[in-house]
Amino acid sequence: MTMQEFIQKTKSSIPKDAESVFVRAPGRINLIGEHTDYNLGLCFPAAIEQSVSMLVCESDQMKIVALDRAQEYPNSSNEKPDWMVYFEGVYKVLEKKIGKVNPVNVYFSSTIPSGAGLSSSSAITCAFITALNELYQWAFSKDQLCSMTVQAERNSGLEGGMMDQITIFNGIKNHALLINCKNWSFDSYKIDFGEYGLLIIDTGVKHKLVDSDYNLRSRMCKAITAKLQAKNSMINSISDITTDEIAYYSQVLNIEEQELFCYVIEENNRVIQMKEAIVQNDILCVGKLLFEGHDGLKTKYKVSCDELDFLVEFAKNSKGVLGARMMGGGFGGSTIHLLPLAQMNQYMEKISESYYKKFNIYPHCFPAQIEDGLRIVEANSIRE
Ligand code: GAF
Repeated sequence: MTMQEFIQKTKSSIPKDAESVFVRAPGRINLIGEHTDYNLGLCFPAAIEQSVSMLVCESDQMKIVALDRAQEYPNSSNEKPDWMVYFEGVYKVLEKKIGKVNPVNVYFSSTIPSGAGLSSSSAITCAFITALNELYQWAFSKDQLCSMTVQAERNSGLEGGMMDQITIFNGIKNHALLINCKNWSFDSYKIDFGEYGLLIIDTGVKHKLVDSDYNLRSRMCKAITAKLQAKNSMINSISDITTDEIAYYSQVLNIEEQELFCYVIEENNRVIQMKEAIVQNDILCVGKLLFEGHDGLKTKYKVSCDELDFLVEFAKNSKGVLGARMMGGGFGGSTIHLLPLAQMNQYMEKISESYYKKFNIYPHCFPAQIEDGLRIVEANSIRE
């Protein structure tokens, strides 16, 4: 459902005598820099056109409706839909910060495939907190909201970073953000691959990061950092280590830790190289870095799966395709491919057929379009 369709559909639900806010929050892709955010390193994401549309209205009773799933909470069966955890995460943060929040009615729908590594959950969290901030005129800044949404998602069980939320709040049309996760600063770079385009392929393997080994990786990186700190108290994260120092610090780590440690340092370097490739318009290098990133995620960080590897292997064996890698937290989700625009339709057909033959499902393929970040739409002007 587009934002316009969403507004048409929900217009009549806007109460005449209460305040309401519409928000659009996008999903994100990531060019490179995976699992580096919670390691206070670098990443290079961009907001996309697929988004969550949300209407939040003042009310004396709490009600949340997921329009495209025909689910609502509370409901007669009293069963909590899985998306409730994101709303509860926001409430927990707010209650700690400002006390009890009044009930609201929420209507939302999403065009971001869920569990596809495109931040569908962060988009809900960011949209909701922004709508409440607007509705109650709390005047939290964008940075404060961003930091609260990171906390909100941690409340929902994911020991993740801040890449998704920073991108959703700050995305710029046709630009990727090079984020330094140490201090949350970022610079934007225009993405124009000319004759080439980015294609997203959702494996259909739904990753639920909270139940996967994602948190295990994040905890292992904390344990690695503690070992590094025992050697040098100035170190705050793996990302403080340079390539030249790998051998020295590896001495205090076991084999499994060494692999994660090396991956993070190499991936941070790939982000820098990706920036240079983009600035120099070196499209071949952009593609090469995608393949290298996948290799690291598969063999060192070990967060890939057969379906993701199959799609990347297919890319490697396809003439004209410059690069591909898994994207997001892993254990399912999507891949990102770089290929000639002229080849896009044919490639989508071929890779889908081949994937179907192997896994018996058709993957969802769509070209990535980079869009602006979160936007508030004035609900009062829309009221019927
Ligand atoms: C998920 C997390 F939410 C992000 O913070 C990030 O760690 C990503 O996985 C992997 O790069 O999307």
